[in-house]
Amino acid sequence: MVADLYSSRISKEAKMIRRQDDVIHKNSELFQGPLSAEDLKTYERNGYLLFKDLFSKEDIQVLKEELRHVMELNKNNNSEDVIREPGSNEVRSIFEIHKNSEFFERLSKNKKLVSIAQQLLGSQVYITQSRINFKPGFKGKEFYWHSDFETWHVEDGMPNMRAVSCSIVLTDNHEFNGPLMLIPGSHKWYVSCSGETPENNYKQSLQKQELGVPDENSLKTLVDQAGGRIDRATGPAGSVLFFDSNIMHASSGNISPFSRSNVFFVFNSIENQLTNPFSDANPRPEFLANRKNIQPIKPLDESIISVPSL
Ligand code: 6CS
Ligand code: FE
Repeated sequence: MVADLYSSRISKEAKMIRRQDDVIHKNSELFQGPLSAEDLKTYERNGYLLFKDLFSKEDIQVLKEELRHVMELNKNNNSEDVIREPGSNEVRSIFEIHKNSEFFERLSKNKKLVSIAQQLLGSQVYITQSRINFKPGFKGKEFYWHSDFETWHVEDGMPNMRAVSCSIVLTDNHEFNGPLMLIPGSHKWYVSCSGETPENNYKQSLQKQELGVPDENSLKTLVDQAGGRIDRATGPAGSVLFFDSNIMHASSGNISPFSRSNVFFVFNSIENQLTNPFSDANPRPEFLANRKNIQPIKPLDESIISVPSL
């Protein structure tokens, strides 16, 4: 039995607990990586890092093409890993993209991305979840405030905060098309939420999350501690955001005409594999929480334009 350092959804009271895990898991002999001391300090303090120039113009063209291609392929796909927007038939998310698309599989192993994740987590890494969130123009609905780790801990049995999400912007993210919002510094606190977890909660939570939702007091405290700041991950297509598994984040609905699409790869430390959920519910399906045949990623040192799959 693995100790539950972060219990949640067990009482009516919400509460804030200090983070028990390091933010940066140093293993500098093995994983020196590309991040500077300054980058590491920023990540430690804010809980995220945004890069605007990791990929070339040619790479970005390919990313956009591949997004169009995947979108087209999945328009009428009724399988469980394709999630629709609440109230319309528009695609909201496609999960397991690192398994279902050769292009995104290779991208998930790209050395530029993997070496950053390895450096932050101080170990070899694997993908615990991947998805594309489309946020279509006019119809894309919000994602309410949450810590991903809270769900992954309670529903998937992720023991420690030793995972990082890498989000690549596939369409330009503006202030007005529902960009990701982050509360800087909030990764240092765990908001233990009220409520219980029913069976098959994911069927509803992936459209609109209603459990594992922090209370308003805790949210206000986190924003106050950030000096009233809420940061937005805006940037042109090709920008890349790395954010801690426990940072408090959200995004508003998109009522602009321009879709806001991002691909997410969640890198987890190979030393932080999933155990039994820290709730009584059954583990969620493989498409949300990878458990089978876990192998550390062998990074691919290649430009992404060399892998056309169209
Ligand atoms: O339930 C999950 O695992 C997912 N839900 C949200 C709102 N964010 C992260 C993750 O994809
Ligand atoms: Fe999230």
